[in-house]
Amino acid sequence: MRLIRPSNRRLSSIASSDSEFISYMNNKAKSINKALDNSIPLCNNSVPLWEPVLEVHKAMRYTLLSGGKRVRPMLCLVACELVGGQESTAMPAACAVEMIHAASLILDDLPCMDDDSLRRGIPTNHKVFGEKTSILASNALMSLAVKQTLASTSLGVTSERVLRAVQEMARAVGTEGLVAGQAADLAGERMSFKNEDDELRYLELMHVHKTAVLVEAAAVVGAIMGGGSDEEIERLKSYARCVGLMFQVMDDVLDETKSSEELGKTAGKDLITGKLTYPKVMGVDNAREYAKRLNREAQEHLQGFDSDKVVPLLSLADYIVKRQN
Ligand code: GRG
Repeated sequence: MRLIRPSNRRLSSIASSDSEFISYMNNKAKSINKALDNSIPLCNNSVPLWEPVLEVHKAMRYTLLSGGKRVRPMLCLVACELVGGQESTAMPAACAVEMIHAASLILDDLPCMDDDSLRRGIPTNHKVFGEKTSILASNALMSLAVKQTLASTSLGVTSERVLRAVQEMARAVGTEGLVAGQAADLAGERMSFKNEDDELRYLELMHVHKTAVLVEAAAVVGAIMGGGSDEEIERLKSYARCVGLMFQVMDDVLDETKSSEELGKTAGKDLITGKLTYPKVMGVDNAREYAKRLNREAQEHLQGFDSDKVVPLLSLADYIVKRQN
């Protein structure tokens, strides 16, 4: 099976096998994990941290380092390299995006939100550390994300680029991003819709904010750090929006078609809670077709980039549409 489904003649010369891409991803994940591990210490110059702070650091590390596909930081690094930057230049920002993601997962799992007890095959953060510490850990991850990104200036990144990146991340978290998506998700549980079109419009708007905006920010921030032109940043943004939405469509499909063991989180919960999902609105098969269409669209946005350097992004999109967990 080929990972790449080329969308034009130029891209058709590109091919990458499953195993090549998996090993590429594993290498990237290894460097991301190392950087994340170093970002939250348990002691300071061999002196253990103050006990209450130590507990918060443990909770931050618990979610940040407990597996995860690392799709967002990977996208950030690859976008940086695609526009001519070095992986190391975007590493702090890539970690920052993953910290925001981890912070959002902790909040999402809380009893007052999605009330989940299982994520990535292990108990959720609040089940281990309690709700109070979880909330503190989530907030601390957010603040660390900003601190990390600002520190990119020490790698020679201009203040202008760093500020732009922070601005992009701030937009992705607040009421133009994650918070808006989550608010829409909570409100959606009590809503009734006139027809399927209205339902679909709401669903799309919710997931663009809840999922796609952070995926988009990952690519944009990577391209900013790498010194991409405005046109390159825009193209990557459009690619990432399609990928982000496709990611959520597949998330909904997997929730309905896979077991908790396979997913490492409570499966079938959307169905039980009557949540608005793509399979619910359009059926599983149509949702899969929609994800494939988004994949083709995502790949089209990459036309014009260097055909070799674009391979990881094409494969990443393919990986997302074919993922099993
Ligand atoms: C202030 C940070 C902050 C957030 C407030 C709680 C909240 C608003 C938003 C929740 C956003 C959320 C959890 C969206 C779900 C996105 C999603 C598809 C998560 C699963 O991502 P994967 O599959 O997870 O990449 P892994 O485990 O691989 O990292």
